[in-house]
Amino acid sequence: MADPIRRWWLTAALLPVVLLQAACGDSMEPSTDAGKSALIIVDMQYDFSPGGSLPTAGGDEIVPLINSLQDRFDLVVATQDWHPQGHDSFASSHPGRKSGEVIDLDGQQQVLWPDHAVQETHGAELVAELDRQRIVRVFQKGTNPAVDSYSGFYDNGQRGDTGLNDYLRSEGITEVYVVGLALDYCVKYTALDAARVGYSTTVIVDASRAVNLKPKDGDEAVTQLRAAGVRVLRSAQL
Ligand code: VGL
Ligand code: ZN
Repeated sequence: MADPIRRWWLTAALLPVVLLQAACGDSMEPSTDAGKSALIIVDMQYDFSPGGSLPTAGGDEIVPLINSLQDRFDLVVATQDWHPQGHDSFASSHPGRKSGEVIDLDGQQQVLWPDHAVQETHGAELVAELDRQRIVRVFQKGTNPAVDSYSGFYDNGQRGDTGLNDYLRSEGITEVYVVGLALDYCVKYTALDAARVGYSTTVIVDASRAVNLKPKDGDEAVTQLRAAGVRVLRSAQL
């Protein structure tokens, strides 16, 4: 056969094979890098529930939903706000100041809170109705008396690290879903950090409630989350 014709035949014969490989990607191999999902249950503690010292309206109503969602994820972890007495985020640590006021703390804006989630008190406990069977680890935060920690990953100065990121990575987690209390603080900052360090991140908004110091704080949190690339979905949309 003349050379050009031979080359044409070779191309015609091989083209379908090449196209098929391209279309299938690596899928001829068993999939080993499939993403795993984690549910992060944020601060489901008595002090953030109705009757607590820093309550969210309806914070108790989301417990059954959070319980029923747990089985949908490969891994379930929780966070727990866990402050020493006299924490610098407490208004009571700043004579003359009231909760809700904002002060400068070490160069950072700090909202002052009523005393809450004090270590070893009832208010700091996870609510008893929360199903803990699938919660493999509880990450405590806010233990440094001098800096607040809304996120379950890093403190507000982005220095202290709870170990949550390393843990999720070591478990092969690529997707994170965040629920719990409170939407406008610890849920928001946990989700923002998760997205920033590279997880595909979703907040399940009907499984969360806001403190709403200002009435629109919860709505604004949703706007900020979406602007940062976090999906905000209702549980029925999962
Ligand atoms: C929280 C304010 C202060 C929260 C914790 O769990 O959202 N908010 N500490
Ligand atoms: Zn706190």
